[in-house]
Amino acid sequence: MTATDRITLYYSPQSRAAGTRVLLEELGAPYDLHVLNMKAGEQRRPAYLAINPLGKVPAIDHRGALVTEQVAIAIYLADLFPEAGLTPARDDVRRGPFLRWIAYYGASFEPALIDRFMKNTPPPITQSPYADYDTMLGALETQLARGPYVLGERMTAADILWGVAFNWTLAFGLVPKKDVFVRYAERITSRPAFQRITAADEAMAAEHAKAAGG
Ligand SMILES: N[C@@H](CCC(=O)N[C@@H](CS)C(=O)NCC(=O)O)C(=O)O
Repeated sequence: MTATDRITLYYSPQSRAAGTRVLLEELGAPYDLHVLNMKAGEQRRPAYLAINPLGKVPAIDHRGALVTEQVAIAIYLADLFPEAGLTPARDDVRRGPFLRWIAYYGASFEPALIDRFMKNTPPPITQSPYADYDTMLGALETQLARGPYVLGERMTAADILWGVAFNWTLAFGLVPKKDVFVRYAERITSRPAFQRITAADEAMAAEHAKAAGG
């Protein structure tokens, strides 16, 4: 990998981009941060909206190509560094379930969570992308209970995504504090990469608050 192959991560501390940064660390990937102070609204300024019109992080730039959406980024990065062993190969029987559970995060888990958080009336089960909250979470619980990781014995990039997600959704009370979720999240949050990024995020968030006058 040459210097031009370095990955740029559009980043804001204590946001969904933290999971992507943890994954980059777990992969040993060469990356630079392009930091946005969300407390100052930098993600909604024209300069960033020209990069990601949604004004959301994470986004990555690699070799001049932009990738947005946590799930796409997780698959892309894990495939980019196969030697890190965080992605099943294409001919591995676990490849399909790997894609399934990563996609489940964006297509079913987050929509269900947002509906719950915003106290939206859930759509009828047949029109909802996630059936209903309890069914969506129940399927995930059944899968995680087999453990110790989403796909069984071996940790993959899917676990970084889910472990970080459970950490914040448990903290915000968006998912029930069931043992299976708590222990699963701890498997990822106890790792050095997560600990490092969490400490760095605390310092960066404090700087951002100060700079934004908060
Ligand atoms: N669909 C996106 C959502 C990312 C997202 O919600 N990012 C939040 C950070 S927690 C954000 O950038 N919010 C800033 C804003 O909307 O102003 C993904 O999964 O990557």
